[in-house]
Amino acid sequence: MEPPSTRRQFLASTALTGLAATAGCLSTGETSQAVGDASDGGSTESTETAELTPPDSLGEWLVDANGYDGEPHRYGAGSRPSVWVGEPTDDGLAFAPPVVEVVPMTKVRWDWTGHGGQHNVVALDGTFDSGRTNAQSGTCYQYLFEEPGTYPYVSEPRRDDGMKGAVVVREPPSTGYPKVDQWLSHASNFDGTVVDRTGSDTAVVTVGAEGNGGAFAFDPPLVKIARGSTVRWEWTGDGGAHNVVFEEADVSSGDVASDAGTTFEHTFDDPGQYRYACLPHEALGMRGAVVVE
Ligand SMILES: [Cu+2]
Repeated sequence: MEPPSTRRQFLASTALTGLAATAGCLSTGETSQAVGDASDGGSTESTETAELTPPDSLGEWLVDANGYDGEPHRYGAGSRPSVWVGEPTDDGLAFAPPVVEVVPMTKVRWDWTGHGGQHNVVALDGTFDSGRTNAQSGTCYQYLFEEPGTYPYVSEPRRDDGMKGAVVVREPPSTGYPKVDQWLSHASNFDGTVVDRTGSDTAVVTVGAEGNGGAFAFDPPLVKIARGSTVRWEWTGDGGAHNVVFEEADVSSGDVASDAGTTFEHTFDDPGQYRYACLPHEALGMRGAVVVE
C-alpha cells in the first residue's frame, strides 16, 4: 500500500500549484472548459466525438481499470475526496484511487498531476464532464454528487488504455448507533452489520484482517457486548504494525505491534458506544467500534 505516502509526497511537492488551483477549481455548470492555460492544455481531442455508453456491469467494466485492486476507497459523510488524474507510478494512465465510494451530497474533486499527457474526466452517462482535455498539473475539476447511483467515467483520450474510474454514491449503512455509523463509514469492511456477542463473556476481534486496501482492518468492525464483558483483540501478523486506541475512553493497547499472536483485552463496565482505531492506519479506514448494552 504505497499510494498514501507517495500521494503525500506528491502533494507536498506541488503545494504551490495546488494552492493556486484551489481558487479556480471548476464545478460542472460553471463553464465547459477545464481550468488551465488553453494554449498549453488544448488538444484536438473533442468531447463531441466521444460515444460513451454506461456498462451493463460495473464490476466487469472495471476489470481492466488501471490501478484498481478491486476495492473501492470509501469516504464517510463530510469528507472531501480527491482523485488524481494521472497516477505518476502508473505511467500517468490511471485515476487514483480509481473507484471511490461516497455518501450523497459529497463533492468529489479531480486533480491533474501533469503525468500521462492529455486527460479529462467524463461520466459515461453524461452526468459530469470536465470538458476539453488538459495535460497541466494543477488543473482540477469537481462535481457534487447528490443522488445515490453508480457513475463510471473515463479520460477520453485514454479510455481504450484502461484509464477508467467510478464514483459510487451510496446511502451510509445504519445500525441505529449514529455515532458508530459515522465513525465506521470510512471502513471498507463495514456494511452495517452489528455482530452480537451479548451472549458471551468475551468477544474476539481480529487485528490485521483483510480490508481497507490490504490487511488493514478490524474484523468484525462492530461488536455488541453486554456490560461487564471483555473484548480481546488478536493480531494476525499481517499488514504491518497496529494498535488499538479508543476515542471515548482512556483505553489503548499502547505501542504498535506487528507479531502474530499479540493480544490486547479490555473489559467494558459502562454502557455506551466506543470508537477506536489503529493509529498508523486510521486514514486508510482501520477503525472499529464496540457497543456496550
Ligand atoms: Cu493498523
